[in-house]
Amino acid sequence: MSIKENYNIAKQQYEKWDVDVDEAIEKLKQVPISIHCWQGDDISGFEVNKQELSGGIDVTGNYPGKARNPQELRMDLEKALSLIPGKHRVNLHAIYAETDGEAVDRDELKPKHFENWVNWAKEHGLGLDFNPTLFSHEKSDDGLTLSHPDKEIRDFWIKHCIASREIGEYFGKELGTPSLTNIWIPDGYKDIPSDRLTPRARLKDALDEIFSVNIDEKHNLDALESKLFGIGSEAYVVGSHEFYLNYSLKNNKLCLLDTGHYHPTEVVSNKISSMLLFNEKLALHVSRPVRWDSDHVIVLDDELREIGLEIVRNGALDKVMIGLDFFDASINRVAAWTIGTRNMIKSLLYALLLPNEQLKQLQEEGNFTRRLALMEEFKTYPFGAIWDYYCDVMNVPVNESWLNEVEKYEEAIMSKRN
Ligand code: RNT
Ligand code: ZN
Repeated sequence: MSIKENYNIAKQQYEKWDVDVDEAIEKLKQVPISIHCWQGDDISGFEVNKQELSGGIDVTGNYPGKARNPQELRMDLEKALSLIPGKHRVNLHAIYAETDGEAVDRDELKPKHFENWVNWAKEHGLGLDFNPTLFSHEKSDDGLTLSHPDKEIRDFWIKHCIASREIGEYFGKELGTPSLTNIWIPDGYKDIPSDRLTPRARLKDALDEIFSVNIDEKHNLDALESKLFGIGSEAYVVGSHEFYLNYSLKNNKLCLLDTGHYHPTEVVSNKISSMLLFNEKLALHVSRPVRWDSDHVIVLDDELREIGLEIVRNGALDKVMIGLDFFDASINRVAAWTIGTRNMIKSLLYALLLPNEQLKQLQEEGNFTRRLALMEEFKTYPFGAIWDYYCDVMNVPVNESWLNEVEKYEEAIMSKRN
């Protein structure tokens, strides 16, 4: 049977529940996912004085073929994008600047250092997002940046964040879609602090200074990402969830929730509705925590589906800015992007194909038997046939056939890089 025939049969089953499958597909086409460039080279970047990865994050594995320069990274991204249905965005970090062999420190970065990225994004119809890099640098070696007791160090990072917002603004202006510029800092302590307040007060002042520079929100949106702990900051993280939740609400900034940054039984899916009631927009880093690591490639697990559901049934496809954040160096990196991003899109499609209004109604009526029964039955509805059709109409490989493309690419291109 053809993809289309399978689709039509599947569609009929969903239509019994008044699910408009074609409309679901149209909606899905409009949702951009911000794909993080750093999966492609293990967060190495292209700085002239490149430093080892720090900041309490770690990439494990040494799968051959990682991108060594901007050309290779863009080429790999193009490959992944050709296997992912839809129009998306690429998320850059400051360390991916191109400075033409000249050592430019982070506080001196300018939009011109990202010109190649912008031209490339234009060529491929992509939006760009941005992140200042407050790690892998000698001024972050003791684990503190914006909350550092030394004013000189704080000022350096404040300057870097302001420069980053200007780069974000440049992206937005050039590409006609606002850049989300997200600040994440590693600041924290390995062991029990004797003072939790002072570093947080310094972070607050530093952020106030960063945001005192007026940047047009038409072109750049500011986000703040919290964390619970990192390697070497097990006991205390300055930029905690409560810190940024309060800061962003008070200062009209976006809160960015990374799904790997909470207690093991605490889930981001359960936070989305509350966030949306008090914020116009919300940003996500979708990731997968495993034990101590917060950054495994996302799989289509219960929590990913639940995130998709919360975005869809709360009518928030244009309010939640979905970004990805995982890094695995033990598998082919183009495959890692492809697996993770396809899964993110699948979770949204899955959610769009549920009779959400009827399920809500059942809950209102107190009919929890039917609510549970239907939610479970829909898990084995022919979702795969709709997904395959979606990939087909979007001109990307259907089911696991994308893997052949990656394997060919690996053999022809990636394997020759070492
Ligand atoms: C780290 C944060 C942060 C980084 C990227 C590279 O725990 O999740 O988002 O992963 O900035
Ligand atoms: Zn993150």
